[in-house]
Amino acid sequence: MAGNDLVDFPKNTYDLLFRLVMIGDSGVGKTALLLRYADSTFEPSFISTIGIDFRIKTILVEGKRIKLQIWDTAGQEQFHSVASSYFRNAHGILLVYDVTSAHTFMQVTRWIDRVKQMAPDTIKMVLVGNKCDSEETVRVIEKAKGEALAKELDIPFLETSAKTDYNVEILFELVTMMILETMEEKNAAEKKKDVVVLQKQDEVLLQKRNRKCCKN
Ligand SMILES: Nc1nc2c(ncn2[C@@H]2O[C@H](COP(=O)(O)OP(=O)(O)OP(=O)(O)O)[C@@H](O)[C@H]2O)c(=O)[nH]1
Ligand SMILES: [Mg+2]
Repeated sequence: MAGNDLVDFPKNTYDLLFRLVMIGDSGVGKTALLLRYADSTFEPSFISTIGIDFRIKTILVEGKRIKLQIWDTAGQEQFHSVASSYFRNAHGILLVYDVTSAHTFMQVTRWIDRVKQMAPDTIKMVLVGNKCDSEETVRVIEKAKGEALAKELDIPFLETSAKTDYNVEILFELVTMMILETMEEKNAAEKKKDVVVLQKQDEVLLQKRNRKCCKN
């Protein structure tokens, strides 16, 4: 079962903590997506984020209580260095553009460059085309364009609408699963390494014992 809110669990107990960072140009809907996901609300008027904000949400994924600490960065140019400073400790990034704004789509590669400069190589990223409901404003970036860019960047892609709640929960679940999978793969690799080390230690002990046996 993935993505269930932990209504029955004490708020402060969790198995894993994942830090996610929302990035993308101003006005693409980062705050709207986060508020839709964490608070189940949508605010039609635009209140641009100043500096940084965050929400916490604990979910149950594959039997693990995962606490998501989701950082909502400000897209305005003057806050870009603040945003970048949060990449270093992040496990996952949601890179958002607005399907009704070609400019925000073109900026995606610049955001990728910033991530590459500051974030760990292991960071998991999803490309998000938000506002796909777009009735009042016209869509200018077709879904296929978003998909093609994501393919080029070798990252998953989703179109979302914070307004209609389309794909929002799925988006956060997807990035959580990606981080979890990498973590489990890493743990499995480390366990394998431990087994090899133990086997080697056993072999050395056995050799020593055999040598003693031969002397006797
Ligand atoms: N139609 C539609 N409007 C949206 C959607 N998401 C956000 N908006 C609107 O777009 C505007 C900007 O949304 P925000 O979430 O504040 O944008 P932001 O990316 O956080 O912007 P900064 O904080 O300046 O970086 C607001 O008026 C939102 O109501 C959506 O999915 N559909
Ligand atoms: Mg915002």
